[in-house]
Amino acid sequence: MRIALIGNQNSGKTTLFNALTGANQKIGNWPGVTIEQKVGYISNGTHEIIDLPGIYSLSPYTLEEALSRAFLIQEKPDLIINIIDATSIERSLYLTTQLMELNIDMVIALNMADMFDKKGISIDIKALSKQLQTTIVKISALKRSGLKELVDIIESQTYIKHQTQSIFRPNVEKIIGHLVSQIHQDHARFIAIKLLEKDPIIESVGLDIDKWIKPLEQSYQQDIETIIASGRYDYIEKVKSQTFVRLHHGDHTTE
Ligand code: GDP
Ligand code: K
Ligand code: MG
Repeated sequence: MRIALIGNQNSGKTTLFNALTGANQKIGNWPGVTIEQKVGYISNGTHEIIDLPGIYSLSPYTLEEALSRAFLIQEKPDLIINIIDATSIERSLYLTTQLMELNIDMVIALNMADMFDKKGISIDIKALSKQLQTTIVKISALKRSGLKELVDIIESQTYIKHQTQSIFRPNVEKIIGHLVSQIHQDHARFIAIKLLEKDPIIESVGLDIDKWIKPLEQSYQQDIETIIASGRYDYIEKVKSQTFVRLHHGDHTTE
């Protein structure tokens, strides 16, 4: 399998990549740019892992975003490992909601597990996995805990397979559904949502999206990009409230 390792900057991608692949790495550059490309191997070379540039969104506005996104869409890896810094879970899940829109299997590596006690964080992994319909493995890339479980799940392919997840409000999902039915390409849901986000490099493929968008914008009194972004934040808030507990012992900061 080809596995794409993807997450925010400082989520622990490189630490995990090194811990998993050890000396079995090739380091080069992405074609045409000076961003480092790291490819490594696990399971005696059976599986290839690519350490993608750290990003916060699948938009095409930075070189890192454009590279990571092009890799996911054009190279179509067999599996995504989405590494999440559990100490900044809201921001991390913003990217996760977009990865969920791609037609690619995904496993979440919930990193920084060694910090949970110190930071007073408690996460109901089972509930979070159920909410996201995605297999989640709690790890510490730094302390190398949870890595065997992560590799076992990958090797045995016992992770939850990709399925479409409706995270937006019904009237937004209805429009996405209309668009998806007319987009005869892989990653149709991703493309439909990027069209609504007015993504500059997604071609409208002849769809009259204004017909769908205008009434929605009128009823929300917001532009469609804001409606979609708020939809993501509302979903993350819901997921968080049902799965994530910050205990605040010792540490009285709030977010
Ligand atoms: P990247 O930007 O996603 O490649 O992140 P890095 O692997 O460079 O890690 C960013 C920082 O987080 C480094 O200082 C790591 O040592 C630290 N780090 C990574 N994983 C863990 C972890 O599991 N626990 C803790 N406490 N720190 C970690
Ligand atoms: K961080
Ligand atoms: Mg890195």
